[in-house]
Amino acid sequence: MSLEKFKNSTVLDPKIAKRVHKELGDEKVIDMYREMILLRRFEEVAGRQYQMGKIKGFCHLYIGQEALAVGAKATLEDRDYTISAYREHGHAIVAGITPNAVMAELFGKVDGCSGGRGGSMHLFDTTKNFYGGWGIVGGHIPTAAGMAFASKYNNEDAVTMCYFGDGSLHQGVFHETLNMAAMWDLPCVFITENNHYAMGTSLDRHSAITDLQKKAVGYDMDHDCIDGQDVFAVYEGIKKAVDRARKKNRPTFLDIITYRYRGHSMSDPAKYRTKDELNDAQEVGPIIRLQNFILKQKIADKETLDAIDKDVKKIVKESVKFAEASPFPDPSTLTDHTYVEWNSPID
Ligand SMILES: Cc1ncc(C[n+]2csc(CCOP(=O)(O)OP(=O)(O)O)c2C)c(N)n1
Ligand SMILES: [Mg+2]
Repeated sequence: MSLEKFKNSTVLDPKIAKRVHKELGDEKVIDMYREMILLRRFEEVAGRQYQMGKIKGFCHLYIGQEALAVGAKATLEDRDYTISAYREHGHAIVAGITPNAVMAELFGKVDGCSGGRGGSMHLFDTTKNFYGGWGIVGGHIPTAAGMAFASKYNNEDAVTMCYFGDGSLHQGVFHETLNMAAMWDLPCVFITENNHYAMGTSLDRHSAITDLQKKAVGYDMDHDCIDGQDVFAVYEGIKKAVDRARKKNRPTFLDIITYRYRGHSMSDPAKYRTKDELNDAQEVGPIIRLQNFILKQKIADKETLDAIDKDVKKIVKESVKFAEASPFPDPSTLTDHTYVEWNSPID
């Protein structure tokens, strides 16, 4: 499946939409819409704050990929675990970390979810079963297997959801982990957020195969390819994988096709793709598609959706105020949480 396939998909898949709407009901559909809008507005504001110099270091926005985090989260129970790479603001927020705590972390302030020490790429909150936020491409994939192993060992009946980009699949640890997860029957869902690019390199230039789900065949692992701009398709596809993990302790590998509207990070002008490609992707965007469905099915009217947007904008504005007001960590705490004391003699 490729971007081409979505060219005419200005609506959600009608059959899937009918099933999922029936299963979840109006209220949950509106909740999903609200969450997607929250992620979009949060990232728009984070991008502006970055340009104003309030956020330092790397910052990778999630704009365009919202259906993935939101559809996936709807399949999880509170006891389940999530771990992600560095494009994780959306995953952190749907995991229950407040926009205040995420924005404060982006600002490097003490009230951030990682105490201001992690920044954009290292959001963390184990009380929400959210285990990061990791900057090394593919580096957290084995950690996911470890989390799934631990939860199985402790009979927690929990599933671990592991997100990574299409660029991670060529890392050795990806292959080592899938092999172990399949051999040891780990309750883990491996999700490729296939946004077509690894930094500025398109999928067909960085991968020998573009039908990425084939990667799972070598590990005899269940796999699927899902339209990641269709929040209900994401929900339904991932639900099957979560059920398989929970009931049978079997891992699944998913290639979920999405698109990022902004550059790789805030410093990327994204000149490696055409304006037409970006415009085409935006026309079939995840929020527009859900909005069309809600209006057509009369689940809510335009005024209600506008009110949600207004409400969300207030929450995000408040998160900036919160982050501004929070202090930077005290310099005297610089060496806290490190393995080695700053002044310890080196043998
Ligand atoms: C091991 C390693 N190599 C290189 C980098 C530099 N790097 C950061 S992001 C990235 C591209 C990853 O793309 P992808 O996995 O598709 O994720 P996306 O940014 O599209 O979400 C690279 C090469 C890194 N962080 N870690
Ligand atoms: Mg990518």
